[in-house]
Amino acid sequence: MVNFLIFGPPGSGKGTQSVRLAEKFNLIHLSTGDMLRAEITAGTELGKKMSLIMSKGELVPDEVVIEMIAYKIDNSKGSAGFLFDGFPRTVAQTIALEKMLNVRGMKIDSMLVLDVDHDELVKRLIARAELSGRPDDKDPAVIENRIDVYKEKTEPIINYCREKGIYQPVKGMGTIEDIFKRLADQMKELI
Ligand code: B4P
Repeated sequence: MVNFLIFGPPGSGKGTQSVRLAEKFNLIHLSTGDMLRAEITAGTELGKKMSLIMSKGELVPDEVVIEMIAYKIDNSKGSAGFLFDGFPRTVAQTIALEKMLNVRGMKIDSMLVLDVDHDELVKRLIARAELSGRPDDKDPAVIENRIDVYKEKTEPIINYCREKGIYQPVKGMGTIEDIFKRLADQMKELI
């Protein structure tokens, strides 16, 4: 199995591209953002607790997402590998993911990092708010907080992965189609 991380700040196109890439390469797409929003929509106790954290643009506790991902890894069969979208978001989550994969005879094979200008991130998220109604996309102050949280807590993963030789930067500006082609070309080398 070949396992990819798709990585980048909020609005960089992780979710958008993951859906298409997972289909093209027969990968299982695991998005912690989607899993958490499903809990909120279903009105579970966990969803109620996480809703406030997410609406402020903060990260939910590591143990919550680590447990969700471990469950999905053990209950997903018959694919060429996993495409992790929005996970890991902290170095602690990265170490937990490596351990989870290692004990199952797998590893993180590549980290694809989408590079997008700050103003473009804000523009895309504000545009999405119109359609999705997501509370974390509506408020410009929350968007800025999400970008700050990314820089402080998530970006350090890049150095961690660079040292392991799996960091692959990808230009994330341009049309969805152009970016898809860039990502797919990088992934083809490994699949
Ligand atoms: P996520 O669901 O991961 O949300 P995101 O980073 O905002 O989305 P993404 O980056 O995938 O969106 P995309 O660019 O595809 O997380 C939401 C929240 O959940 C977090 O803030 C946190 O609270 C919590 N959470 C999730 N995972 C967690 C974890 N592991 N640990 C702790 N907390 C966690 O799309 C944005 C918009 O841009 C779309 O409308 C799209 O159509 C558009 N777009 C994309 N590419 C474009 C392009 N090239 N041109 C124009 N528009 C484009």
